[in-house]
Amino acid sequence: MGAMTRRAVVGGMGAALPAAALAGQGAAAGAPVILSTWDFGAAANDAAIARLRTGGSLLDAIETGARVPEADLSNHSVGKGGYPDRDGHVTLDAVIMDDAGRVGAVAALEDVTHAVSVARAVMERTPHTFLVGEGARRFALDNGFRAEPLLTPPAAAEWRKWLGTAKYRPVANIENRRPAPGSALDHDTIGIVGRGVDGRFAGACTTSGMAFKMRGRVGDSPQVGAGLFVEAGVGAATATGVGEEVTRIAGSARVVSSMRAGMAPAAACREAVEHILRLRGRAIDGMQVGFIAIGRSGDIGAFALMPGFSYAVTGSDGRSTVHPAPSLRS
Ligand code: SD4
Repeated sequence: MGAMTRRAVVGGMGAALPAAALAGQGAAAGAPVILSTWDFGAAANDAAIARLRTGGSLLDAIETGARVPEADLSNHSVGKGGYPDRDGHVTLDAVIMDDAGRVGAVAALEDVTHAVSVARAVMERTPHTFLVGEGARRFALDNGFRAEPLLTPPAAAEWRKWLGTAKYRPVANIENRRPAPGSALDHDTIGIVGRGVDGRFAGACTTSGMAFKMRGRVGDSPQVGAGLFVEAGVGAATATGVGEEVTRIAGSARVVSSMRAGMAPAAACREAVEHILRLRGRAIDGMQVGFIAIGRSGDIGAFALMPGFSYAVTGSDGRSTVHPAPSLRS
């Protein structure tokens, strides 16, 4: 909840967001815009903007931002401190991409905190786009990443408590509740997208996925087109929530293709959520899915299935604001 207390918060949580009113925020010609999921995205955005100011590329900024929640032990999913799968292993998924078609991803990565940086290394140092499991771990260690235990005592305690019932039931909007270490099913995926001064786009998404997932489960986050998509001259989109529902419709690619067809980011995010509901109906009762997007001119949008999803936006003035996203259901 730290970001919420330190930042300007626009609108009450759960209030319908006048997303259209935000269109254009940070969109002055040449101004960078950084947009990320959930309240804690504000701290990531700050780090990203700071990196830009010290001469980093947009990709450097995005990676720097994504590393913030990865290193935050109170964030019980991303990186170290994340909740494990149902067998007690913390496994990380991440993707990073720019709008020149460069992309790297890892899934089911163990023992390495900064999955987004491993994803970037996959992009820059291999002929591939995606490494998983032991191969991803081996690659990371061979490339200088440090192995360390990711399962912290509070996360292990929560897992043992969960084993008492061993019931897998994702809780909507748990990301913003930021409960004390040890509370159930906390998951804090960050999707972060940016538009640089030159109008180019980049993005990343990193998570340990749904707490107590099946071993080997991979969600939407590291999958290009599902958890993240970036296209030159069009924009960037990323997703959070129950990854299976996002993956089914290649959600982020769908948002970007709607923008390519002329939709504003907010409308494109809404269209993707509506499509999921059309497909799934009652099967997704109680589940959360949210999208955020930046369009060609730096205009932004967000939309969720349920109230409670929020996002953080930071413009060239470096001021981060957190906004509740509008939702289909009330
Ligand atoms: C997943 N989409 O692994 C992620 C979870 C998430 O905030 O977004 N949590 O399904």
